[in-house]
Amino acid sequence: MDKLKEKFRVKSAKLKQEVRELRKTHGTAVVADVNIAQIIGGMRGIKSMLWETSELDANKGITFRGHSIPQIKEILPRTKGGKEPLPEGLFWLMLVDEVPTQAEVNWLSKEWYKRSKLPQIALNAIAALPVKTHPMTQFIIGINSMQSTSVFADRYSKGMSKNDYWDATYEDSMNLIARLPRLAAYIYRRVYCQGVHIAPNPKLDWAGNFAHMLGVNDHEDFKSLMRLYLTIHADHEGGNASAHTAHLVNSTLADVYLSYGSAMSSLAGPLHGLANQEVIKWIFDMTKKLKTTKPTDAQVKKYVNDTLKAGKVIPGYGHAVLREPDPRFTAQRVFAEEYIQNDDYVKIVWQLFRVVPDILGALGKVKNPWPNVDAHSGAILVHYGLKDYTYYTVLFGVSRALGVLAASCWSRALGLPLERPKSVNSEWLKTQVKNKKAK
Ligand code: CMX
Repeated sequence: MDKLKEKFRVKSAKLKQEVRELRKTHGTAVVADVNIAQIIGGMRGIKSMLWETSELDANKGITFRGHSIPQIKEILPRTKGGKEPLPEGLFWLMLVDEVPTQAEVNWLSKEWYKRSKLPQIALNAIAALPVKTHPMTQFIIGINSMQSTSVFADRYSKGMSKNDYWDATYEDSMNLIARLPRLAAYIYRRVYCQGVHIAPNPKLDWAGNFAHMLGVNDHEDFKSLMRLYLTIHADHEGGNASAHTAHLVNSTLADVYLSYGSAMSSLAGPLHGLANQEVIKWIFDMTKKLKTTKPTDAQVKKYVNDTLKAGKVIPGYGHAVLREPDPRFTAQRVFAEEYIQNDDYVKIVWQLFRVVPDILGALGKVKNPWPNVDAHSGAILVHYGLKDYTYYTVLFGVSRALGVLAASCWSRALGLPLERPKSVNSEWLKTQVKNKKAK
């Protein structure tokens, strides 16, 4: 058994006992209320699922096993001479709640490289799609097609014990994460580079290799960007749409090819991950309309107001949980300040940050007028030559695998059951209100 798996086995066995004891001894203790607005309003804030890998605070933003993004940047191993954290380290941290050593992260890079070859079936499935199919659709179909290689599905069909579910899920998760950069780069080169593919480099780390295979920019800074990007998009606790989708589907004992594939369908919606393509598209439309990449604040304000008047949302702004600027936005801003000088699109992102919150705040209904993670990423990618924005959500998706697959390992190790909340109809809600009045 590899050492990461052994660590996970020991830690998860301990927590499994603790969680069982908690449920047995305190199962009826009430810890949260639910109101009508939450039931009608997309279940905002209802505490109803177990998720170990990260936690989201409305004001402080995301913490991974208790560590904020600035802390992650400090404590996680990097490449030699590099300044950005390696996503391998974040996966390790989320999975076993320990900051890995450099040697452990180097081992994981190599392990993922060893497991990274794409099965022919994925290439065939993608080849069957028109090249113009949205990259997220190609990505989802590629992931689902590899389900036939699932260790979990195979062992389950042969009669695996419940106690071994975690082991098969770990194997599937490691294989799938390892393959994703190759799958995603394959789609990129197929759609935007006439199908001319770039072989992986065994000397590179997971994110560095992804940057290399995308082939848009040879500069070391683009690899650094990918390391940061794939770290900060990895997890946002369990309630966000993609993570929650994975959790739900995985709770049926569907393997991670199916559950993570479903999560990617969720990420592909414009209110969630697709917002990253919508942001830059909206900015490009603005510069085209205004015929300048250096608009004045007055011009930007009018463009924002016109978008709202047309009944549309401002992409990249607002959040279901956050009530302050997203630390993932700030991390990208810090990156841009350090690595990029004088880029018009980056400056527009910063200009929007000055202009949009007041306008959204004045509407009186937007709970969070601040930028989210998607507000910044496009302008930086454009700077490095990745202008094909219909691809952006795939990048988000590759990163999100780290969180949802680490969490899937935990769900299977803790023996979490089939997810099945209760739904009610509007008549029931009205009756509750009537009964309350009568009391
Ligand atoms: N622009 C305009 N209106 C907005 C808005 C925005 N960026 N954000 C929220 N609102 C509106 C809502 O549409 C809603 O209006 P109605 O009452 O008329 O329906 C009202 O403000 C209240 O919404 P809220 O409670 O503040 O926000 P929600 O929790 O319902 O929605 C989110 C959150 C992200 C879907 C929303 O802010 C939004 O649509 N943002 C733009 C899309 C986006 O950037 N999504 C990416 C989020 C991050 C991610 O998951 O990747």
